Parts: sequence; C-alpha cells; structure tokens
Amino acid sequence: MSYAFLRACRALSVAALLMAAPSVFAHEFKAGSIVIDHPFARATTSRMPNGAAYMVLTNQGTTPDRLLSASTPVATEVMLHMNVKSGDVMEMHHVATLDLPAGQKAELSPAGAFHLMLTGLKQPLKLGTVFPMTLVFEKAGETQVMIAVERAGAMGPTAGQRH
Ligand SMILES: [Cu+2]
Repeated sequence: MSYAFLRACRALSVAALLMAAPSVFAHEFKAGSIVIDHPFARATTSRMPNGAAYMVLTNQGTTPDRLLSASTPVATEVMLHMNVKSGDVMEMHHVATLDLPAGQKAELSPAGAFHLMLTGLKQPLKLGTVFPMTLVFEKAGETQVMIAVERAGAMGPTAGQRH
C-alpha cells in the first residue's frame, strides 16, 4: 500500500512552529488506547538534510492497532524506517506500517530496529526546541504530539528519569 503523507499546517511558517520547550514539559501523549511516550528527535546541523524521531508507543487496549503514517511541517516527508543488517552494513528499509499488538510496546529508538526518518528538513532541528508531528493510527485515529529536540547523540531518557 502507498504511504499516506498528511501535510497539515502548511499555512503556518516553520519558524513559528519551532518554539522553545517549556521548562516543565508533560512529555506523554495519548490517542485512544495508544500512549506515546517521550517523542524526541536528535538535533541536526544545517548540513544534514534528514533527521530522525523516536518514541515509545504502548497499546493499552485489547485490540491490535497500527501506526499508518506520520507528518510534520518541519520536513518534506516522514517515513518509518527499519534498520536491517546486510553483511557488515546497516541498511535502512522503508516499512509501510508499524504493528501495535494489544497490550504491547513498540519502541522507536536510536538503538532499536525502528525510527521515523524526517527527510527534506526545512531547517535544522535546534537543540532545546519542540516541533509538532501528526501520527495517524488505524484505530486510534490522528493525533498530534510535540517532539523534543535533544542533543545529537541522545539515546532517549536515561533509566529512572521522569519526563
Ligand atoms: Cu532512516
């Protein structure tokens, strides 16, 4: 199936959407029975055309769901990528959807198998800012989350850290 890209908020300038993160940032979102925990991206420089976003998706419901697509005003496209080891080389493969089985957790992390690739960044992702991303789930529907831009090597929340 083709990957649907929603292009919301086109009328708003990208600069207006890159705002400073408030000091107390409730960094968990909910769409139906899907909990989206700590969505973050790594900071990029002006020479980097692409970025990546990570988050933990938990399906607290009793029926399976799927992440169908994602979009953000700060990039041309958001694609779900899977890291696949090919010999000694790690390749990124585009996958159409991410399964979210009932009662389970799907982790999109720098060390894990999946991430959301932001291609065609319209400006660098600046450390300490946040930007919106729309996630579309098969059953939970469409929801907007705020992605926190962390340092370039960020691996996500450290154990025990509250966010
Ligand atoms: Cu990728």
